[in-house]
Amino acid sequence: MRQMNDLPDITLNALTSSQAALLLRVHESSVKRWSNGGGLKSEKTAGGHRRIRFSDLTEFCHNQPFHADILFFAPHEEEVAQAALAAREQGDFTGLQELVLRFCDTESPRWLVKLIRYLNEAIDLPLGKLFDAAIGGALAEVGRQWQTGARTIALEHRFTQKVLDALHGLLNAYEEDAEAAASIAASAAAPGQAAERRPHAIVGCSEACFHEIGGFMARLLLLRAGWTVTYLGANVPYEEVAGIQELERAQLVCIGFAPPLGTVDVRRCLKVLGAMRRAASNYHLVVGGVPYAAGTEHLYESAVPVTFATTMERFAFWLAREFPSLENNTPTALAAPVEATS
Ligand code: B12
Repeated sequence: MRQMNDLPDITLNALTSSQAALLLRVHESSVKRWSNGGGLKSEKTAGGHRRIRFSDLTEFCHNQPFHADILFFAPHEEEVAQAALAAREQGDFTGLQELVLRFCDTESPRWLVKLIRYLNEAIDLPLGKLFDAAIGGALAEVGRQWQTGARTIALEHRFTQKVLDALHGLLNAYEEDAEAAASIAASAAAPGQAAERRPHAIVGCSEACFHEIGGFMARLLLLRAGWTVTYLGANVPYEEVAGIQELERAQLVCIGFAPPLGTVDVRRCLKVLGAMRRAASNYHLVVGGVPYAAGTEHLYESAVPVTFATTMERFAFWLAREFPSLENNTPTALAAPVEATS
């Protein structure tokens, strides 16, 4: 092992052993063992701390029998690693937003699927935050570019379709994971014991709402949180949402309202769902996208208990708090709407 102050060219971004372990999804002790054994090159700072150059880490991975996910992103693997660490350690998602922009403009949707899975499952960044800040941030930038004329309509549509394709890719992956988990649970259950039923949600976008990416993300968050989901897509009339709820007896109905829709549309939605609610139907409504400020309760009188979620992060937090397990999850009527808080 060399002394770092003998190496003036060492990059400031050299990794600690815990960062290297995180990027490779291994225990820190493995990194130390590989480094002590000389297989993984490392240096020591003047203070005696181990540092690993990113190029040494990837070179080591190429010669290992295990598969390191980070290698998928070649030749951008170091940028992915730096952006992932900035998001995790400093809460700075700008690097990830730039990567989403670049990947959706130049690569296949598979890259975005891989990126989100890697960041969520290896780096442990919350899915809701990735949706809001990385993908949502990139789409907001695409919107700005379109407004200023820097991006044509076709380039905006191409970008949006890549995001939608990637979200479908995540959907397939998460559905496969859910099926695998269900079959493991069924085989582990005692003979005669009924398999635990997953709670059920309906997700759609408000009538006249064609911005469906937020709704699709809500669908994925629910699936990941253990729910089964009926997805209705864009532009669904409120009375039809009520009809599907009657049919499926979902515990949760989530409706997205993206701009230019707003308060007036939410009020109409509450009116229709309230009027169509049967005494026997007991469900909770989530209004996605439109903010609700304390003191405006009178605007949202509702026969159906309702929660407002302005972001995916808040929605995920609310879900985890309100439905900590698959039991005791029958929502009861609330007097006033609540804003999901994080
Ligand atoms: C992609 C896009 C489109 C695509 C949508 C494709 C699709 N299948 O969804 C297309 C090309 C179809 C489109 C059409 C239009 N668009 Co457009 N679009 C965008 C763009 C670039 C990104 C929107 C997006 O998907 N963002 C990512 C998602 C994740 O973020 P979000 O929608 O803000 O949702 C967040 C929250 O609101 C919340 N949330 C949202 N839904 C839900 C649902 C649930 C259940 C929950 C819990 C939370 C939740 O969480 C999300 C994540 O943080 C934005 C630019 C921008 N600044 O947003 C313009 C933008 C939204 N569009 C705009 C406009 C004007 C239009 C059109 C009217 C254009 C036109 N003249 O035809 C039409 C609208 C048609 C209609 N009636 O709805 C304006 C809206 C301006 C305004 N305030 O009124 C924007 C802001 C662009 C701009 N700067 O002018 N658009």
